[in-house]
Amino acid sequence: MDYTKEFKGAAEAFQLDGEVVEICPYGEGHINQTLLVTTTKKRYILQKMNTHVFADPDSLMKNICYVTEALSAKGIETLYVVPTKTKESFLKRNKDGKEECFRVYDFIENTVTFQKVTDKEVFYNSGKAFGEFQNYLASFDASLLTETIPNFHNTPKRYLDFEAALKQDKLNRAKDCKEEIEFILAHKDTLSKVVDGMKDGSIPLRVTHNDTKLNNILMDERTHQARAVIDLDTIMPGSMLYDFGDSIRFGASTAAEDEKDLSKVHFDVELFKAYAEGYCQAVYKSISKRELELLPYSAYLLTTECGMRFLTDYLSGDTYFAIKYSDHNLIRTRTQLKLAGEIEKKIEELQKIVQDIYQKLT
Ligand code: ADP
Ligand code: GN1
Ligand code: MG
Repeated sequence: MDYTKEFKGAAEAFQLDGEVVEICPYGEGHINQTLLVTTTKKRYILQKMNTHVFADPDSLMKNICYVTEALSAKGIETLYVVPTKTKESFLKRNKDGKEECFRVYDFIENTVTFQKVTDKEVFYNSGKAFGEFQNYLASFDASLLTETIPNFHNTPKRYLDFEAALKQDKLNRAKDCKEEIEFILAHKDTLSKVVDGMKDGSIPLRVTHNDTKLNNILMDERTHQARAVIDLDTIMPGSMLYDFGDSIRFGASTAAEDEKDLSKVHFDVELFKAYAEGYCQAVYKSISKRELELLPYSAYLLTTECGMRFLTDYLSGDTYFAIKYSDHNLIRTRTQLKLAGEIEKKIEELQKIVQDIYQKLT
């Protein structure tokens, strides 16, 4: 595809500095279509927003504008939403009878995103940055925010979605993933600790990021210190356990999320420890006893949840996550379930690690 030709019209609807020279695909996100726009003066990120996943783009962009404006008012580096020529925060256009939505951010230069942890320090830095981000959000008025995806991390609800997809088995794929299905069915009763705690008030409702994987943070390309937390689409009320667990799911693995050779995929306790040190360093003053206790469980929970979501999408015909080949979602499912099984066996060891970290800080 000639991306420059395809997306030039959309890019030119925004208040860009300079003339558009080139547009090409960028990054490894699974949800939005992300493009790098180079003009004669600078670089931008253009995103075709995924309106199948985010059904209310107006509210979504309002959330992002509120959060980014609040962060920059505090002097914290964040995404800058470039307005359209008609001063809107995003572009809605009609193409071939279909509505398409686009937004533009300044490209944050001299940064990198990692698709895998390369050393403990990178992961420690990201833990500290996501913890600090949690602290900034603590003072944010939650009533301003629209829930962009209701029940996003409601794991028991995700389980029901999985069951429904399995029952339907639209593409007759269940026969190819019997072991994975068995794993999820056998773990059905382990999935409700966080939603139960939020219901009975033992886990506080906070404003959270909800999608804290390592490639949603930009690190300084030289020092590998965190520069900016990005992918703010899912900022909404939630639990800090979602943020912690999701980071561990992605980052404390010895292999990529879509590694095909499962013998390479392991849960790395040392990486867990590095992230927990960074995260707790930032949040130890505000974390509750129950949250601290459940940090290791949250890693198990979010990893199982994500595996279940990949499998649900595989069974439903790959309509949610972007895929590069036909069984990509099944490959992803397998890595997640392998990790979840390993974390489950190590919960007590991880609890001790977390308690030791906390005691040293207090
Ligand atoms: P998705 O929701 O599909 O994951 P993201 O918003 O996370 O999309 O963007 C995908 C990738 O694009 C990120 O992982 C990052 O590498 C890159 N990226 C996004 N926004 C910026 C930005 N403002 N500056 C530099 N890189 C960015
Ligand atoms: C998606 O948008 P991205 O690629 O950063 C997904 C997350 C999953 C993740 C799995 C809005 O994250 O919830 O954990 O893929 N985002 C959404 O890699 O569903
Ligand atoms: Mg992303």
